[in-house]
Amino acid sequence: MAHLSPPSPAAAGPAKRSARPAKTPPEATGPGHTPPPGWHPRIDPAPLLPEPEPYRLLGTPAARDVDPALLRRLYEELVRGRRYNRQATALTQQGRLAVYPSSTGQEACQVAAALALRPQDWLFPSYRDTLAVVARGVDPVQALTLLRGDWHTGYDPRARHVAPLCTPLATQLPHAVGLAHAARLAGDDTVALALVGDGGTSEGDFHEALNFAAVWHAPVVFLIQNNGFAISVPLEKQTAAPSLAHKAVGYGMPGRLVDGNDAPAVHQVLSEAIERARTGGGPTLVEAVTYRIDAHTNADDATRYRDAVQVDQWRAHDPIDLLERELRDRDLIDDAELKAVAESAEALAARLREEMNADPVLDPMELFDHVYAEQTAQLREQAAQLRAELDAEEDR
Ligand SMILES: Cc1ncc(C[n+]2csc(CCOP(=O)(O)OP(=O)(O)O)c2C)c(N)n1
Ligand SMILES: [Mg+2]
Repeated sequence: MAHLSPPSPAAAGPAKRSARPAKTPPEATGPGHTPPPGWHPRIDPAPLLPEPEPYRLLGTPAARDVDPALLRRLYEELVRGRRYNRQATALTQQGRLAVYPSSTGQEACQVAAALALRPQDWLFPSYRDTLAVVARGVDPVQALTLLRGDWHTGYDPRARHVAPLCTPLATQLPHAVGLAHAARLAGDDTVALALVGDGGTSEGDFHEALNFAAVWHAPVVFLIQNNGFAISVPLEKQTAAPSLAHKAVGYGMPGRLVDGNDAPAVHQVLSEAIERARTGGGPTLVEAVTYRIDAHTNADDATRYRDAVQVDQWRAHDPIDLLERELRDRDLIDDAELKAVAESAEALAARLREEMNADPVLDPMELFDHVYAEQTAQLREQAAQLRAELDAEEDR
């Protein structure tokens, strides 16, 4: 499938909207041959179709229209994000985290998603989206504690309007639609942005979320990070659709296709979709074509299902390199600024090491909190048993 290769240079340039004319039905020949009264297609599918190739900005003349301060901000977050992924993966090897799903290679999607939102908006991430959560302002240590087995989300979802990192695939999507629909009913201008992987698009929740979003005209944007794989399952076994963005047409919402390694392009496409949602235009489905450079998690061996040539092709289309080239070629960043960015990333990694290597003080009795509003007799019995065991241990 074309999606498994980095976008071709021919795809560069401003978004080209497909303008395929709707097919004209053949002339009816008599009274018995008129079309059924109520079942005409209500919308011409052409305006809903994605661009034929992923939209790109970096390396094109249109990149000059992007605010240089935004380019620098994106760059800093990408570099910090990659360092964060590396440090979190190291913490799994040291036994400090049970698991970490790295997003190295996908940082542009993560960072652009966070920066395209306003404070009143909500982000609905999946388990791979820690960098988006951190770029939105959640404490970098709190964003990790769930993965060492602490209870609940690790951070307060309401503080930064970031829903919990969601492990059951695509279940965050109907939640996002519900929040967006509620905001619309309440008359405020909140937009929800929900992230999902290519594999997640095969879940029933994906269908239900997109259908409700379109029917309700909910202010929600769906971002698919198509990294080519659902663990070991490649995209061609996941779908026969021409692109994942094409799925939008069937629901009656626009689909957009973007180079997921081009941070300003993802930022622009998401900003347009978010603005459209905010101003009453309804939902949009965005597919970002990208690649997961690391294994699925630290528990996976990716060499068993993909070859090194493919990984190298994507390394040559690296989101940090692409943006750094733009910044350097146009003298938008100097060596001192590059050094400051690298130092900020190192300071972030040092903080993760320091705080995640300290043993957390946890009360095992918290296990029973928040299971039910009123505890069952069985839970009360188990809690008493654990209390007795803990007391006995203390006495030893
Ligand atoms: C409902 C559900 N089914 C199965 C799984 C197991 N699972 C975890 S990750 C994953 C692959 C998901 O792939 P994709 O949506 O492409 O996201 P990526 O990991 O590539 O970011 C699967 C099947 C799960 N977490 N939830
Ligand atoms: Mg995937």
